[in-house]
Amino acid sequence: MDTTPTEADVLVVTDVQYDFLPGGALAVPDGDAVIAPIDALAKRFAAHRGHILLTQDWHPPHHSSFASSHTGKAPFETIEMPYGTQILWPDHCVQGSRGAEISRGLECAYLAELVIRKGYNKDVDSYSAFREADRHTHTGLAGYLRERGLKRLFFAGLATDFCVAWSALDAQAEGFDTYVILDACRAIDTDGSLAKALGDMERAGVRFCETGDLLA
Ligand code: VGL
Ligand code: ZN
Repeated sequence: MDTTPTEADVLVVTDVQYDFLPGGALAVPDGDAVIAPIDALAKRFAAHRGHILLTQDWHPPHHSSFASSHTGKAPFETIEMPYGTQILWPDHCVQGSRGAEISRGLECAYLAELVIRKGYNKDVDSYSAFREADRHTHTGLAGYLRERGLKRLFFAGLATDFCVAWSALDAQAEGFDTYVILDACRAIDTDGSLAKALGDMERAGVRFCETGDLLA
């Protein structure tokens, strides 16, 4: 891998929002550990005219992925939706709430050229920044990247096994050269989800790297 960022490279900073950070509604263990490496990476990308995008989980109240929207269901149980099995979550990242805000601790947020929101359709979840969980509804991100000639994507943020993995798998399937910066991500890891996500990504041709590889 050529480790110097170029004008065709994008750092995709995934869901660094208060609800996924310590004290948040769906806190990812050790989630705040991603902030320092992401800020360092963003500075390096910006210095080389690379690009920075943010994603933001952005659910309406009573979203169908919330356990509270289903009588008798608790967080981390599953339910069958028309598009497949859905893990149910605590209410999180409700549009306009503080928990949905991008953390102010993330210094590089001002460098973002685009903030892509996802999960705003009430009856469909969307871990991926490219396609919703029904696997049909596109967010427009692939077209945005192609139109701008952006080719190589580096994913960091939360959570490794959900939004990062689903976005990286879709990015690779869309033909982008896709990397996950593992030490700049943290996982929820429910019911073997991390091992599964890493295996799925490896089989799909997503590559793994570390922050240090890109700062060298
Ligand atoms: C996420 C679960 C529910 C994520 C979002 O950002 O990985 N996980 N919504
Ligand atoms: Zn969500």
